[in-house]
Amino acid sequence: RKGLPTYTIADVAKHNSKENKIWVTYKNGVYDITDFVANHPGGSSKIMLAAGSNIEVFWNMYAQHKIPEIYDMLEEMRIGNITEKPKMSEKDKSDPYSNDPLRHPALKPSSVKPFNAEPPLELLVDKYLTPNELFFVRNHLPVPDIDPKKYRLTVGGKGSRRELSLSLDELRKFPQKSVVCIVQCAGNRRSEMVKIKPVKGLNWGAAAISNAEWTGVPLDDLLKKAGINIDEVDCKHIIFDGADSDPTGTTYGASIPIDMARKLKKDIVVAYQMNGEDIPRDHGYPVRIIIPGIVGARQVKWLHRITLSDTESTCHWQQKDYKGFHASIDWHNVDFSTVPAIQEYPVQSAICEPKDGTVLQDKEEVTVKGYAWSGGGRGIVRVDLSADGGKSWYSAELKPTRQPLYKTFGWTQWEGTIPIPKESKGVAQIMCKAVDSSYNVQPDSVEGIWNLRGVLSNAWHKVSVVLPK
Ligand code: MTE
Ligand code: MO
Repeated sequence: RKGLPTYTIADVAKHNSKENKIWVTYKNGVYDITDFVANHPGGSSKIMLAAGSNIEVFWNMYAQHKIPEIYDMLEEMRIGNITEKPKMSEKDKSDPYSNDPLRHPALKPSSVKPFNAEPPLELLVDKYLTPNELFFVRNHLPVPDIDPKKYRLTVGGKGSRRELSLSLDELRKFPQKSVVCIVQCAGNRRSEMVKIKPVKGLNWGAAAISNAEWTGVPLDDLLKKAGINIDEVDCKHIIFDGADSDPTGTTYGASIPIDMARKLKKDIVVAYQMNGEDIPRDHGYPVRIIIPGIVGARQVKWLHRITLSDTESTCHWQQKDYKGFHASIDWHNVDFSTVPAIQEYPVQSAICEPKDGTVLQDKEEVTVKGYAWSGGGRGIVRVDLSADGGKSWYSAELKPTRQPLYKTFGWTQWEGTIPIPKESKGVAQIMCKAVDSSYNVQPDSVEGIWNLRGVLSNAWHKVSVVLPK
């Protein structure tokens, strides 16, 4: 609308609290919703996730907003227009991170350079597929800026008859395959381990995990094109190299054993789409490898080379990180070469709702929602809930995954309403644990699984809620 003042994205971002007024943007409009927040039918905490930023991503999730009555209501709160398209402010050439993409403000960073952030935990249970803008981000290096016209993926190495060099258009011409698959950082829920004894690593909560549908070319088809028969080729590993690097020359890469590639076959996808869109820059634009059922660290982003080899990736994150040790091994006596790199992840689950510290309306029962997942395609057969420290358990209802039990690569979302024990005073602790299709269970406490890097933190997840008077 003409005649209204114009604002920059940075101006809007300053208005993210009741004291500073609460502004949001929708398309190119700026809206002051300060007085509306308390009356928001979906609760004031949900709408506050958009404070100082764009509400479009939330309306895409909660499509019930997209009706004329609500658009009219929003227009009444309009105070201005956005001046510019989102772009980076002045680029600082000396800062390797100055060309990183803009991120959604609802992502909570655990580190900014490199950028690492998780979405609000309660949003993870609202949709089976996590919206791209809210998908957690785990970067070790600056985000590379890859020109799609110049992009090439090379495929070759031991046992290949020819080395392939494929453009993005050539990749898109192969028959497509989609797979719904989790990406979970090995450090998800590290913050719970830190409470036992400090560890080295980002202080992740329970949202360093997200679920998406990835579309691209089955790795097996590319290998065939390079003259490689995956079942017969004489090599031990497949190495994936990313195009990200830092000024010291460090690059990111990872590898998987060839047997894992044989087992997964067509399910390993050289992906160029995420939830039906081009993969966003933070998640690997234009191409990343998706290897279902294994840890996030091997899902190499900005993929530019696939190499068959008798040796593993020599990359730091394959050799000297993302490995699990017992609690008596610390930085003075660790030898990373003694254990293999983490690949398939153990069974995991977490409570997303209610959040820790929530004041309940009801003191008799509580509705609990969350996610569960296990590596290796093992589906979830049960999620157990307790509100009395594990004396009595209730089964949560598992939401359908549309994936077979032994090929469940996405997560299983669940929900259950359970009684709060009458003797609880003031607070109650609720907890969850999942069982996978091999009947693997989660450990009951984090003490026994503490490790120096804070990885594989999958003890029973516990949340405390405050009971009404
Ligand atoms: N690939 C490259 N090239 N560089 C990286 O830093 N991080 C890895 C993996 N792939 C990384 C990468 C790690 S540790 C994780 S957990 C996942 O990407 C995170 O994927 P996401 O940022 O799309 O959530
Ligand atoms: Mo990770």
